[in-house]
Amino acid sequence: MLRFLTAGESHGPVLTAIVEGMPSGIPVDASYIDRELARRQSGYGRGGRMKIETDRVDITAGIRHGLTLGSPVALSIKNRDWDNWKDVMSASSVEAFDSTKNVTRPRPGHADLSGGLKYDHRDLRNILERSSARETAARVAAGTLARKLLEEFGIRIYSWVVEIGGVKWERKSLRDFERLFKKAEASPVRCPDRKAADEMIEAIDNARKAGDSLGGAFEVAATGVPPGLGSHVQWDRKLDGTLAQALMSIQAIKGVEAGLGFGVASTPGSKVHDEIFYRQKEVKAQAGYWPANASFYRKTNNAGGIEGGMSNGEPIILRAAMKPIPTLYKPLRSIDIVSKAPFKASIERSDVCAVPAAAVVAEAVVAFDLARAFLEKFGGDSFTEIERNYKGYLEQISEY
Ligand code: EPS
Repeated sequence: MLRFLTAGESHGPVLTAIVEGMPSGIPVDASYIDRELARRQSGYGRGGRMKIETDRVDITAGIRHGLTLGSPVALSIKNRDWDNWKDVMSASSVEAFDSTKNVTRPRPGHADLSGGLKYDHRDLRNILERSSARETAARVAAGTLARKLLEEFGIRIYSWVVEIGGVKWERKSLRDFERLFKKAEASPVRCPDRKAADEMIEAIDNARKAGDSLGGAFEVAATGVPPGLGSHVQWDRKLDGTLAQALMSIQAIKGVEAGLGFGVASTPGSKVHDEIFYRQKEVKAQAGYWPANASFYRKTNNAGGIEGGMSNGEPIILRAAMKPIPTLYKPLRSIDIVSKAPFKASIERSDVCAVPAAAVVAEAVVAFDLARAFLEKFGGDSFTEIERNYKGYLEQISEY
């Protein structure tokens, strides 16, 4: 079973990810992971912290001479900001630690208060350090291993931003994924449309001036996914369910949709369901990847590539909505947990908008869940074994 854990505090020395269940023989090198880490750090609207950090991965287990071994892969990313927090975040007790430095003022929208109550902490730093979205650097590192595995089988993952702070971009059709992705990569807000991107940037600038923050929405797409990942037979094996969980677990995500998503509520069945067509085509089993022009195909993709909890061979299309960052320059009312006095929460440093970064994190978590489902279906201990299983399945489908 493919799984991962992360550990690490936002201002601690290091973030760690351990990935268990990676098969042997997958080519991975640190520079490939670093590229994804850099993508996560970019995006218009980030605050001062990103000027401090330049994330780089250290691979300390599970990979030798550029290939996975089949053993757990251990990845770590240093926090450069640690140098400024050595006392505050020291693992050993610090004699002269000044308890007036305790964080006792929970920020609305953060994990601070619920976490303090749950873990019985009176210094809310013990909660906020781990709930911070800094953790997503470790998730991107883990997800990048999965992405590499999927790439070996022709599966590609994309993302682009479709909304920031009420500025929306309505994409018309979705055919040329590479082209859209390239445009998103070149945009400071990951929006493929120049005009919408400019308006999003303006909205971020205005929010910054007003001491406010902005949320938004992005899309994640996966192509080359064969039919049959996930399963209809049990609730916790449904692919839309596991993907939604993966996306929803990203810090600040409040909504997830597949395909037409909430649009299904207002559209009649005749316009929602994707009709099935057939053409005489050989599935290219020899090539070892799921072809874009399969014999059973759809002209629409409102299902977002998932029916009955299983991939149906069409591209997977997911959307997620991110709430505005709750750490605001504009103060919000809250209560000090010690004095019980009301106060207005204010801060020294924050991002105004992290939607473009969240889209990159979303690619990583979607990659991880798709790789998990892929290995559940075609699993083996080595790349060779998985490739054999996968080719056998493609041949089986071609004879269907
Ligand atoms: C975050 C707050 C900010 C962000 C951070 C997430 O950090 P700090 O409190 O150090 O200013 O910059 O994001 C990252 C460090 C990152 O790598 O994405 C939060 O509270 O979630």
